[in-house]
Amino acid sequence: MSLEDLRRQFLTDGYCYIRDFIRTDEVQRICAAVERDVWAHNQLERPTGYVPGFLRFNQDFAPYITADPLKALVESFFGPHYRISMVSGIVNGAGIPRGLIHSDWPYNQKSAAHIPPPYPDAVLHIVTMWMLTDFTVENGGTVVVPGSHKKPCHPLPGGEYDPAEPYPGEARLTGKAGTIAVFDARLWHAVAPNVSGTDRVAVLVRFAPWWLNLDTLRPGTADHEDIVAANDGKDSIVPPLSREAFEKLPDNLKPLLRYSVVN
Ligand SMILES: O=C(O)CCC(=O)C(=O)O
Repeated sequence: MSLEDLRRQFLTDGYCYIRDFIRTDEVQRICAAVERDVWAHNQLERPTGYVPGFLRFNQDFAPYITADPLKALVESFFGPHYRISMVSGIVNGAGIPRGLIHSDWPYNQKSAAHIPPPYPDAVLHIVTMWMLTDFTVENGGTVVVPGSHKKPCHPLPGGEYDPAEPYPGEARLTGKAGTIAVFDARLWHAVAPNVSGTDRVAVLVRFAPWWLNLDTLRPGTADHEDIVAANDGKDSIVPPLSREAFEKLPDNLKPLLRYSVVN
């Protein structure tokens, strides 16, 4: 798919796929290493495996983060000075139930720091789901609602649509291991039940323009104190990268993460 086609699909549906992004002869090794490191550092309870700041523990997939056409696609929206806002390792283990439909940070209204509705009609934050196992309907390929990135807000409890219920016209992110799905953070999506009997393994890499304030995600900053902690707020937290972990990253990835290093 050309960059133009990727952009067109992203802008129309709220998401697009980059197929065969990770080389077939590497994806199994990366998958095994990611699954091992998610379970080793998991912050939640099985069957959910979730590790924020995942580059602290695993960098096997790191060389791909700056590869085209992903880089070209992100740059086409944000220009050359974009950043990586979050990198999470995730395993949706066999038996995981369906989750609530939501938009991602900074649109998720459950986060203490969020953009209030109606959402601006602009691409402000990009989410990429890296499929390290095949994603299928059975193993919980993510629920997405095509076109929902144009809506003013995601469903809220007690509102017009119950976020726990399937939404008419919803679809799934599916693809072969090595595919990545790229979506607008406004896109309505949800964890899908994994009824396959085997784990679904992925990494989520999110991209932000330089001008989007990421400090609410970073304990120790004034904005995290004022907006999140002071309100006893729930929010995503992105642990900083140590200097040692940062130095191991590929050189062309370092500029995207320099802002998050602690000495
Ligand atoms: O794991 C998935 O399929 C979806 C994850 C998700 O909804 C999220 O991280 O916001």
